[in-house]
Formats: sequence, C-alpha cells, structure tokens
Amino acid sequence: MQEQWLHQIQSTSSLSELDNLRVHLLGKNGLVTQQLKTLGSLSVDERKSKGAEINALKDRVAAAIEEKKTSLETHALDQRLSNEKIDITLPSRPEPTGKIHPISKVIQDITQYFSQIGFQVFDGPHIETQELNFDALNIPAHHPARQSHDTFYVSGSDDILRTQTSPVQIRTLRDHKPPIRFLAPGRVFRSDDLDATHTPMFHQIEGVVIEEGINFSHLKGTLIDFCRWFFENPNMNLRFRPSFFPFTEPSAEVDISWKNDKWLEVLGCGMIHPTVLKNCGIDPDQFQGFAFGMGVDRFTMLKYGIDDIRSFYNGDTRWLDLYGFGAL
Ligand code: 2U9
Repeated sequence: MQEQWLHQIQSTSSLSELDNLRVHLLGKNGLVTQQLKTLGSLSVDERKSKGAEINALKDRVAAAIEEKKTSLETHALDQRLSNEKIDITLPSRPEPTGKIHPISKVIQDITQYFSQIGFQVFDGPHIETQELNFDALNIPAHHPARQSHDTFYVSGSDDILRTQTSPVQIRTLRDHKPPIRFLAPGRVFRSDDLDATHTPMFHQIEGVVIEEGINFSHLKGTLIDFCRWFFENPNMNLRFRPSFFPFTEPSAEVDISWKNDKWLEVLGCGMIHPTVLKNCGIDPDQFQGFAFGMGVDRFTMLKYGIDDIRSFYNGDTRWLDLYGFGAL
C-alpha cells in the first residue's frame, strides 16, 4: 500500500489533485486513518507495534505530500516567471524630440560667426525708456519713428517696447570702456500691419565696433565677408547705397546681388554719429566706430526660402519638421 500511495503522490500534476489525494489518504475518512481505526480490535502488544508502523506510514505519506507540494509550487512559480518576463529587446516607444526654430538657429550661427572675429554678445530688456530707445540714439522728438503709429507704448507709463536693439548698445557702451566689439540680438516691436513680410514682433541683430582709427573700409570689409559667408556665396556682389539714419553718419544701406542679378536690400549700417558716442561718454576725437543692423527674420526667409514671415509664429509644430534643425 505504501509503495502504491507514494507512487500516486509522485504522479499528481497539480496542487488541487494533490490536495484531493491528501484528503483521500490522510483525511477523517482517509485510507491511512481507516488503518489507524483497525488498531482498536488488536491486543495491546500488537497495537503497539502495528500502531508505530501505521504512524510511520502516515508520517512518510505526509512528508511525501509536503515534498510534492513544494515541487509543484516551485514549478508553478518557474512557469509564471518565464511567461511574465519582460522583453527588454523591444524598441522603446518614440518620444517627440524638440527641434531648433530657424530664427534661433540663424541667431546662433551669426553670433558664432562674429564671436570668431572678437565680438561679444549683450542682451537687454524688451521694455525700455524713450531716453535709451530714442534720445541717446539722436532720434529727435519729432521723428516719425516715435509716433504711436510705429511704437508700442506701455499704458500708464512713458516706457515703450523697444523698436530696435540699439538701447542694448547704449547700456553696454555706458558700462564698458572701448575698445569693444559686440552684437545685440533680440526681439523688437513695431506697430506694423500684419502681412507676409511684417509682424508686430520680429528679431534684429545689431553690431557695434568701437576702436581707435576704425573707418568705413573696416565696416565694408566686415559686412562683405559676413554676407558671403551667410549666403554661402564667396563671389556675392554687394552694393553700399548712401542712406540716412539719425544714429550713423555717413550711413548706407547694403544690397546683395540676388537671383537674376537683382539687388536686394538686407542691411543698414554706418559710422556711429559723434553725438551718439558722446551720449555714451565716449570721446569721438579718440574713438571711432561703425554699426550695422539686420532683420533676422528676413535673413532666415532668404536663406531657407520661407515666403511668409507669419509661419515663424503661428505655433504649428509640424512646420518644424519642414524647417526645424535637428534635435535640440
Ligand atoms: C548705436 C549706434 C548705431 C544700428 C543700425 C541700422 C543701421 C539699420 C535696420 C535693419 C533692418 C533695422 O531690422 S531693420 O528694419 N537697421 O538699418 N541699424 S545702423 O546703429 C546703431 C546702433 C547702436 C549705439
């Protein structure tokens, strides 16, 4: 009987089957229990030896059941672990990656170019005083640029949104002694009509060089080299057309030779007006300087063939897939 029961225990294949067998053998009416009940009809001596024998049998059966139980449980756990394992070879879900905006890319490229020829970069506030935005730049009170038509006024104050980055140059020149070369890139605000080439906020980069003995040929050489580098055309022709700005004298507008030999205006520039130098505490008899200004949006549109300035600002991120540059 013992051999048969141990064999039965061994052959079970599930915990529930094993539990049924346990009840069948060791339960209140189980086969082993029935054996124990037969002891009552035996003599004292027989009961002693037979009792010990049946109890040993009961212990062996119980131990075999316990052992089988552990083995079935271990097997069930192994099974679960192998079924539930995580496949770490699966590729991860794609995360949307940011892309650099064309305006930011062009500002980065231009500031990097000028940093290689000794220009620093300075920043300043968007809300400015009229003194820094206009007076210090020799723009008189009656100048059309001041009229509310062009300028955003801050209500309840005399302050304005800067119409050019020039107040950054005034602040910088009042804080730093020449010689100095630097760029002021940033946002500017003008109350322009909204169309394919105008938005009320756009970006400028202005540059200033102030050293002893700086003259107009330094200005020309700097801007010719810069435009040929930016538009990736070492033979590009440039034309310096006489112009007028209150803050530079002489002043010029710079045209580049564009497709079909058309001239295209891209920059304004000039020698910094002596009055503006004086307004910054610089002696114009000792130091001379040149300045230039460009619209970053316009440069970006020309270089990358973007025909509507509004697409820079409409917030449609799908547009960056066409024009955005690489991951951030
Ligand atoms: C100081 C002295 C002189 C900056 C200059 C221009 C000419 C110019 C325009 C280009 C396109 C503005 O964005 S735009 O519409 N800028 O033509 N800017 S000279 O002259 C300065 C600046 C600061 C102290």
